[in-house]
Amino acid sequence: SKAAYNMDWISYHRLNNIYAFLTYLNTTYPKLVQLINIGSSYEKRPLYVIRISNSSSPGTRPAIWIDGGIHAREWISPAVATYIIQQLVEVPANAKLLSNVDWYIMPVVNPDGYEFTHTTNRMWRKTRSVSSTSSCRGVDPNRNFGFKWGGLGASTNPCQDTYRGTKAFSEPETLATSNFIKGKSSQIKLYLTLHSYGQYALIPYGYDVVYPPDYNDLLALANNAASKFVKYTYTVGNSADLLYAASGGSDDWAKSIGIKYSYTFELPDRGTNAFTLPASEILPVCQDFFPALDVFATKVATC
Ligand code: ING
Ligand code: ZN
Repeated sequence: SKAAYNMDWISYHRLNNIYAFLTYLNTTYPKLVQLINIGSSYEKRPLYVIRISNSSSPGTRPAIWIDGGIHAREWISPAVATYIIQQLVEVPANAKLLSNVDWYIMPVVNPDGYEFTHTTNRMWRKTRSVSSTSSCRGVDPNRNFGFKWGGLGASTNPCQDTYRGTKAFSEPETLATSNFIKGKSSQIKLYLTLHSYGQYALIPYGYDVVYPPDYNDLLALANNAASKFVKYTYTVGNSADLLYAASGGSDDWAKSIGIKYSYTFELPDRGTNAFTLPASEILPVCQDFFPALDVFATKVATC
């Protein structure tokens, strides 16, 4: 039978279709799903977080946060985030993942950029805000978070892809997202942000090659999660060490506000197709990734 929505994981979808899917779930499963409008993008698109909880008092249990679409061109990221939502909400066999944990999932943090990659420039990365000093538009949302903002690996040039913005949280997207997470920071025990590409599980800090004191705890959990991957193998380690130093990243900020387990996952592939991963790989990537969430949920349930 055909699902009652126009979402699938055999093609990439426009924002309106993703948002219609979230609205459908909220309407269809009101006890399980809450759709939360946390603000608006620069171009006034809504910013949505979906909460999935089967608790009688949602918002009181340990929670996992997952976001996608921080970077516009990394289309596999919102695709995996929406797949996770669908699996948690609609597949009874996954109910165990809901038994002790609440989930907050924001599939498209940067909706203006995402739409721009569909209409105009497939390789756009940033937000779409207008600069007062340059005709170049957009800020790198993953250089705009308020921990070690403006350090290594973040450009002061509005024409660069890694432009940091005029100040930390200058962008309505990063400001709204961070304010929401901060408001739930006693509940959220694990922060997971989905990017592409490279097949890495990245551990803070990214602002420089600095390891948090509990790095080994984060490494052990990431290795355990990565051991679930079958089709696509991931390299686990410190992000500045494995890739490059980059300040103002969301994972560093989440770690800095006390969310112990904070990770950036770089989804497939390793560069063959890079940002333009063929649609035929969406479902394989999603199916390979999903089992790792059991490792995270089990850990979070007991901390
Ligand atoms: N990569 C990340 C970036 O923002 C990263 C990698 C994340 C580096 C966190 C350091 C810290 O550049 C992609 N693909 O966006
Ligand atoms: Zn990215």
